[in-house]
Amino acid sequence: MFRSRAERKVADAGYDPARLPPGQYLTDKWPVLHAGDVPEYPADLAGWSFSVFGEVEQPLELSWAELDALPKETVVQDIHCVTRWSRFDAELSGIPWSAIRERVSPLPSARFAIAHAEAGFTSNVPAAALELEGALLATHADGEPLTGEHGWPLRLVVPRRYFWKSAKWLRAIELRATDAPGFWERYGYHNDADPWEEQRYGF
Ligand SMILES: Nc1nc2c(c(=O)[nH]1)N[C@H]1C(S)=C(S)[C@@H](COP(=O)(O)O)O[C@H]1N2
Ligand SMILES: [Mo]
Repeated sequence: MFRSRAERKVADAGYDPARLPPGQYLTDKWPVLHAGDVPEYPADLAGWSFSVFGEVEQPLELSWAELDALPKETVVQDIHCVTRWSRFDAELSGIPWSAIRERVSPLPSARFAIAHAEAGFTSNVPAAALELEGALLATHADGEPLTGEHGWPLRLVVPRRYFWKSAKWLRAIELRATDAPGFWERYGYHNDADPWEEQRYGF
């Protein structure tokens, strides 16, 4: 009836066990995972900017005040880490990609998106992944500004993929005609990262 003990625990917690992707277990906590150090920023984010460049008609650079003034959306979604924890009903808020897309007007050649974060971290997804319900430039989680370790002031949230695609401390989105592996992808993580297909590693 249950494929695993982890699924039984999900059912015991009152959730549909089908929500748990294969090989994952449910946690109530929100573990912290990243390479390197949490970046330090001035409290007023002076000098911080978010930009969009590459295959766009109109490159964009926004200060924190300009970005933070855009209308925000809240989306409740499940997050799945490749290290096997899943967290259900994470409430994430921020600016939907559509609000940015409208300003930059991607060219037809813009098929892939690279998230650029602090300290050279990158992650890659098809540009179409940013159009999905739940894709956000997130500023808040569970009603509070992101904490430093979860990506304050801005992180990408890419729905329905392992969470390593969701770059913390996001500074830019590059739209490209060709794909390019990101930081964890170059370490051997799967390019597509679909938890339902268990696309954990690329080999
Ligand atoms: N900038 C940056 N973002 C990153 C990472 C990183 O190393 N650097 N790691 C990714 C990985 S592997 C995971 S699982 C998630 C973890 O996010 P969390 O710490 O908020 O749970 O962040 C992703 N975003
Ligand atoms: Mo991860």
